[in-house]
Amino acid sequence: MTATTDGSTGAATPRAASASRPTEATTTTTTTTTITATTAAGPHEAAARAMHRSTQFLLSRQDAEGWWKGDLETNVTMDAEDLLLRQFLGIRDEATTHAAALFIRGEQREDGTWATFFGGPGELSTTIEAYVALRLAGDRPDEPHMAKASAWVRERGGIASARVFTRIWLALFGWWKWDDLPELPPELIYFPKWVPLNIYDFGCWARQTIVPLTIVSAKRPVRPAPFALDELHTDARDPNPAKPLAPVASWDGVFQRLDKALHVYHKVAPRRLRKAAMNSAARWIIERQENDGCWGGIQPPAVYSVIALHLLGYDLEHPVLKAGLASLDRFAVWREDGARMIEACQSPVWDTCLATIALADAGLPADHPQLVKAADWMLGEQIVRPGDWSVRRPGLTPGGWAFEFHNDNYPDIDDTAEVALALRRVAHPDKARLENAIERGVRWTLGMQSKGGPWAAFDVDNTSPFPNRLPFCDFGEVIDPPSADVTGHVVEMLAVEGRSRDPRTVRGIEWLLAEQEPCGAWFGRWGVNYIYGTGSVVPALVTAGLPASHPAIRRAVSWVESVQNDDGGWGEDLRSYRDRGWVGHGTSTPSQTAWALLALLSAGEREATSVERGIAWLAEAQRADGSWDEPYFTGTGFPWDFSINYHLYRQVFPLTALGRYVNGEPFAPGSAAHPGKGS
Ligand code: R03
Repeated sequence: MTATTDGSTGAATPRAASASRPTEATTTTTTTTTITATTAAGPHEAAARAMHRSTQFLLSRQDAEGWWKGDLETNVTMDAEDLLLRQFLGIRDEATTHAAALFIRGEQREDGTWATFFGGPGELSTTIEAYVALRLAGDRPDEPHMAKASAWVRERGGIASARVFTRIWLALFGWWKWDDLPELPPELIYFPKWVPLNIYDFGCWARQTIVPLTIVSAKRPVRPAPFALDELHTDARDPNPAKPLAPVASWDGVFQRLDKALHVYHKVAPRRLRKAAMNSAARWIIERQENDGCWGGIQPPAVYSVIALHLLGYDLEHPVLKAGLASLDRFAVWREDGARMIEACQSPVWDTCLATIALADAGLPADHPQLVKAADWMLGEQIVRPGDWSVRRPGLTPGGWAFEFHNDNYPDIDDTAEVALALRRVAHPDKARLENAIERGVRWTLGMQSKGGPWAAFDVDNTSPFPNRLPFCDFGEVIDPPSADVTGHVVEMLAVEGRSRDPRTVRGIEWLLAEQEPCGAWFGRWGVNYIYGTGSVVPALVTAGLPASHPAIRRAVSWVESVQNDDGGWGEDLRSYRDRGWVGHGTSTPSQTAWALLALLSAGEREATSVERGIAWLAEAQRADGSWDEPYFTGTGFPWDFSINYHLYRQVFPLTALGRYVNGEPFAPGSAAHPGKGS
């Protein structure tokens, strides 16, 4: 297939095979990349050479403390909200504003919009927040880049069509009415765990964000803005045209009417009750602040917790707020051009375990000092105290790992599985310590299995249908249901630990087999998309003992080969979360090509032409310094709504694929695998 790319957005157009081709205009400039014959050496030698260069590159990027961390690139709402937070708190300085504005301007596209991923379409809320941040930086509305943006915003419904989070930020400055926002009553904190919509019915990230927002929603602060935003309304005389309520017989209708009732309650809420509820919420927030001052290692709970506590009278010099603001400063990545990018989150544990696995696959000896250093660091990151997860699993012994540097309250199952897989590849001098850590991680993970056999990211059975119905929840995911990719990572870890026959592993395998798409792929929740899901599940099923001849494996191999690009690589555009025409299709990228190869290699396809072409594509795409470039986003925060470019993905996954091509599968059935624990 010739991947045609649209020069202006970088979007690829899926091949004719798909019926529902995307409708967006594509002024296609066709770029075809053909494989130049790997001249001097054959594919195997080229792969070995690429693997060696990549190994050297990755080893050179390890921190002295033993971890790896790639930039976690998302979108400019992080930078805009950082400026808005500083403006609201009265601490915005010119240097920070200038650096943030430099980054935001640099991300604006020709059509005046900002997107949420490379090559993506303009996104309304992102464009509004970026525009307001540049107005704070002094850019004038009549400047061409600003006029283009505001015109685009007006044509798409203006501020009234923006998501709730964006309109909350604007309401803080009087640019939107609190009355025209969904209510979030602080009394929510009192809902017992069995009542629908109690805070533990929400995904952990939503829970940590909503609790502080209930305080902000009750307080409804307005700190006057330095300018108006009339140019961002479709009709400044009627900024929020009335919308009809959904039919009363529909869930949306019920919840919209509930919200209207809550607006009335806001006016009559007993003052003592409301005050007590806000203080309980404040206590809940402060109890969950991490050692480094952050909340859950992610941006939203931190910014809203700082605002909420400040509204309750906490001074900016108070240790809690001081540490909270300092933790946000640590999310700043300073670019060479002086621009400052704010990360939504940081992924050192995730990056380190993936880098360790990649280097082990590339043949680094298990006792290589840099692998031992990485294992030592990971061992120090294991979480041995309960977190919010223990609300649903009170008796379960802690033993998970989180994604970030500091996030003891919210270890995740994905990181725990991958860290156990990484530790298993290292000959740490303190073998007992390593074995004990893995055992604790395995036991915690087993205890976190959801109903029916799968695993989710942070909680057990976090699948309530109610949170998504709330008018407030119009962005991202607000619950944490099980997924095939996380379940795949867990099954692989259990199999490597010799627990393939454990009934809980078997239930996980059965769940995965039932989840396979008719086309043969698996959905990707935390990575883009079906290529990620399939690259996570197939190696797991084979490691757990499914023969490569199993029909599910054969169907997966056929699907992967059916979506290989003409240039030998694989790619899947984020649009596949919205449009099935894009399933498995997109411009070839190093990480997604690697995921496809991991599926094929584990399924015994090492000699297949598809594998040889994919390996050759990786070798050809590699840069002289042994690294790969990858502007495309292949990480998923929330399908479609929030995408991530994990800057280390483009290095670690190609190395894993090259390593397994050159050296064979690490745990192929019957290999000299770790004897593991009997089930
Ligand atoms: C694949 C790796 C393992 N995986 C870790 C996933 C971590 C992904 C980063 C999380 O960062 C977040 C950013 C967010 N934004 N907005 C929200 C949010 C949550 C996490 C958000 C959205 C809706 C609500 C509350 C917060 Br309600 C930018 C398991």
